[in-house]
Amino acid sequence: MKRLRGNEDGIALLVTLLVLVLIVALANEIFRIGARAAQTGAYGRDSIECGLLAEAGTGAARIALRQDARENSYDTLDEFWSRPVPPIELGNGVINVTVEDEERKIDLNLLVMPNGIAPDEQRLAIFRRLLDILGIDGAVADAVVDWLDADDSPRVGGAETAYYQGLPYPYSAKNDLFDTVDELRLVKGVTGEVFEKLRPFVTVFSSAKVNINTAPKEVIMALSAGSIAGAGEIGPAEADQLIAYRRDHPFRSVSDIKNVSPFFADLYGKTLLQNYIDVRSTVFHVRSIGTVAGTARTVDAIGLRSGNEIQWRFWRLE
Ligand SMILES: [Ca+2]
Ligand SMILES: [Ca+2]
Repeated sequence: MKRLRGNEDGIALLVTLLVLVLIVALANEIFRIGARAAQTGAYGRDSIECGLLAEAGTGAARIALRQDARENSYDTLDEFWSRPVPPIELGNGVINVTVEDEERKIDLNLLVMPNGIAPDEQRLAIFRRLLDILGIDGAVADAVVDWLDADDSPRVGGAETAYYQGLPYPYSAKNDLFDTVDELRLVKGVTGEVFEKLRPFVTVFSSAKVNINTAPKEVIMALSAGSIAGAGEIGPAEADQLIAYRRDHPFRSVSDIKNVSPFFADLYGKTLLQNYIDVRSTVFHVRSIGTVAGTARTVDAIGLRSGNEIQWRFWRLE
């Protein structure tokens, strides 16, 4: 059974590489026609080729994600799409692709209820605990809620337009959802250092549930926050235990978390934990870098997977 799985993965890899080669061959052809007309010189030519390689990388990621959806309905760190891929050499260039699910992170846009007025207290408690785990001032949570909520009255520790207007380069509180994680830099208390600490653990676009197969230790620990009395907090030891367990037993359904230990069975039974977790992922961040002769270009893309299809919701070549 295990051998068969390995074989299937191998075939999937071959198919992906084959398609990749076809894409690049086609891209090279288009490039050759274009280059002759444009006479862009060596740098321009490398730059175009880098862009095409980067694009081919996202094509490969898309194929991997579609293939994975056909194979199972859970997503782990040990699957075709998520395993680290060695650099792919093609022609004169190299492609480096990484794929990350956004469901391993905490979604900032869900800290305020859809009406844009009240905070979601349970999710806010989870975010506060994440800040605490990362050693970040809890007031950042209030400033984030103020940034999101429709009103202009600051929470204790938070900040609204009146505060931001007093800055050397004034601007207004957004009072709306984040479009990108980078926007977080505009929020009171989010210094460069705080932003770098937070970035790996937060998203602004996800399925709304944390995938317990892919979430890092810090996010897993944060999930027990705001729980009703009677169930404990997920500490570092419990989070490590869950991570060790899932290596050999990927969670195929949310209730599988009960099998990790009596502690998790208790947490699952007594709290609202199950409303905030999932075993699969829907939104994937693909980063693909094409390099030719020292020139590099990157495609940054966010793909939404529904069924077997990947729809790009964001796409940028830089
Ligand atoms: Ca999967
Ligand atoms: Ca506000």
